[in-house]
Amino acid sequence: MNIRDEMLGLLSAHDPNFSLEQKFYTDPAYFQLDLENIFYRDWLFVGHDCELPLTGSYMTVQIGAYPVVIVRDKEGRIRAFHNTCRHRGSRICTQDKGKVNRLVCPYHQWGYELDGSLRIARQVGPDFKPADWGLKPVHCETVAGYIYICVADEAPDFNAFRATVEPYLAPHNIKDAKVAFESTIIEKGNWKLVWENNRECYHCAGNHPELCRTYPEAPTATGVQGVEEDPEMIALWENCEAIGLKARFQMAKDGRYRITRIPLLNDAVSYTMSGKAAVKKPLSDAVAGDTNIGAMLLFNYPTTWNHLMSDHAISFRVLPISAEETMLTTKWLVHKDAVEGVDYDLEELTYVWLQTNDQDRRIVEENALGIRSPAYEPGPYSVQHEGGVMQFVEWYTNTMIPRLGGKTQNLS
Ligand code: 3BY
Ligand code: FES
Ligand code: FE
Repeated sequence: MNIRDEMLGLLSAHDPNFSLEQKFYTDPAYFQLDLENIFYRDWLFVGHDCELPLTGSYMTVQIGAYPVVIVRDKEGRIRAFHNTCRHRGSRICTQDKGKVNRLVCPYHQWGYELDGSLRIARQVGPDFKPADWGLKPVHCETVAGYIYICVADEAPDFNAFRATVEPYLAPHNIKDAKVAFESTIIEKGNWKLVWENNRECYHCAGNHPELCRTYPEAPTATGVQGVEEDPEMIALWENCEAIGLKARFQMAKDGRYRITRIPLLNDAVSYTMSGKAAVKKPLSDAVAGDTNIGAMLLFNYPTTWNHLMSDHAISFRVLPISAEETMLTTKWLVHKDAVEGVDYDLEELTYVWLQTNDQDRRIVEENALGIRSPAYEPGPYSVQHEGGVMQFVEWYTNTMIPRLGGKTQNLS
């Protein structure tokens, strides 16, 4: 049996109350199918508009086998291109980020304009038509300061996601913020283990002493069930709505994304050890009042989860490296005029989530090591605490089955 059929068989037979079979977390051929059917087809979060402040500012990202460059053009528009030269294929931009007048290939110096058109190619003969050799575009969309790309020839719809989340995100003014700090770690575990861990707080009390000062263990905070019946949640939503902020739980029909505001513990307003704001200057006037707006949580499979508070926001980007390695990039965003050492202390701003990320990295790595054992077999979820994990696995299963050529069974 070929790998595709084998994977399809396992997914079709998967009991939603149990974790996945070992191969989904360890097998390079399964990983390749994840790349081809998810990461090469869907919209992926890559970074923020404010990281590309000027004409020619760029960032690069590696999506499986695809190097991509994202750049701000002369009209101020953010575009994305395959970062592979149309001459003999060299990578053009080799740094994580930078600023250029033109995209110049380091190999033989073919030079591309910021709109991707080829401008200079030396000594290529009279019949050469530069217009035929522009950079290949990658779909690129932005919403409220968050940049998404899609490397597929035809991208799925982005508008429904934009229409849903833009009114929630826009008041935080991330478009005009600045990245106060970023961290990138490699977790030695499959990308799905990173997500499964993120989608539950069953592990929080035993692992996250710092985060647990402010983040509720209650499944309604992290998960997707019973959220709309939680009285504390409803009270927060009503307070937010009274000051014009959208707050209610919304989830995509196919389960790909959800957004909601949640109350933090003990009236905390930020993920600090004290629960007090880490940044004196709020992100915007719209979120600056006396009303405690808690934290807004957005996940969008397969690449991002986000927390937005009144004083700062944190974005997380999940990129798959191999069957057993995942890159997690975390960015702390503050008002662009907030001054380090005056308006915020960087250590205080980043402490809780740097600790939490490191704790989660260890969790994921231990999970991966245990799953690699021949003795591993899928185990039962806690329905009370791991509804979010079940939802992630259901999304994964329902996304993969039709794309592998099968019929989805348990669409909810
Ligand atoms: O990072 C998250 O979104 C969730 C919330 C806290 C830890 N993790 C379960
Ligand atoms: Fe880019 Fe030759 S490969 S100029
Ligand atoms: Fe955690």
